[in-house]
Amino acid sequence: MLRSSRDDKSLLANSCGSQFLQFSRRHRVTQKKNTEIPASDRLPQIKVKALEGKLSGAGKRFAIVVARFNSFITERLFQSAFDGLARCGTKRKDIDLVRVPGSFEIPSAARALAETKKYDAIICLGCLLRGDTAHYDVIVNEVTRGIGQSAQETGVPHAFGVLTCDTLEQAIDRAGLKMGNKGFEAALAALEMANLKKAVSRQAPSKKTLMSRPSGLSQSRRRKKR
Ligand code: DLZ
Repeated sequence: MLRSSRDDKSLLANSCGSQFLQFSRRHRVTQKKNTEIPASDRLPQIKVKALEGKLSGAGKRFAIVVARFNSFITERLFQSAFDGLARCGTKRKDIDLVRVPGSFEIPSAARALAETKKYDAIICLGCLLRGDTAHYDVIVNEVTRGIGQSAQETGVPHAFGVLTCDTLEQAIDRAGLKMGNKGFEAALAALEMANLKKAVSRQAPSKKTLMSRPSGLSQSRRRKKR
């Protein structure tokens, strides 16, 4: 609900400072009526239209890359990721499982899958446990960078579901115990990003539209037109 009374404005100014008041004037800022929360604790609700990806998997295709190393953990991540996709409407036939030896191999497999352009998102699942040697430190950055690079260079969303833990206990907590299941979270992130990509491309003006606008013309062509 939009309220623009002087009282509201002075309340906002007092609680959030003049900077916020300026912001609220420029944008449409609303304050929800809630008698239970004291006025000083109320958060102003900012009405700004946001582009967000839905958690809908209907008609979407996913690949799940799972490392076999530490399979006690990664199998649990996989089960939960699969469950997350299925619950959000993705058909079983639209989910491909790809196994790799260890986390180090995840980026190259993810990249090969992304380049096929068959998938709306790739879900990467692994478990890196810090051992007594420097192996963990050498691999962990490489895996993270490789997955991120694949996502950026192919334009296909990748969800990062690689656990990086000091102990097995920490990993167990993140594979279905105290800290939930990171496989499930990765699936939700993949769903959201796949839908966000679609939403962004739907609202972006097409090349054709840009070219038909005066601002879409090159400088020399604009000069000629004058
Ligand atoms: C070799 C190795 C070691 C020591 N630790 C892990 C680990 O904690 N998590 C994991 O996913 N993979 C590990 N690997 C295997 C490497 O990722 C890789 O598969 C091998 O070095 C072969 O390239």
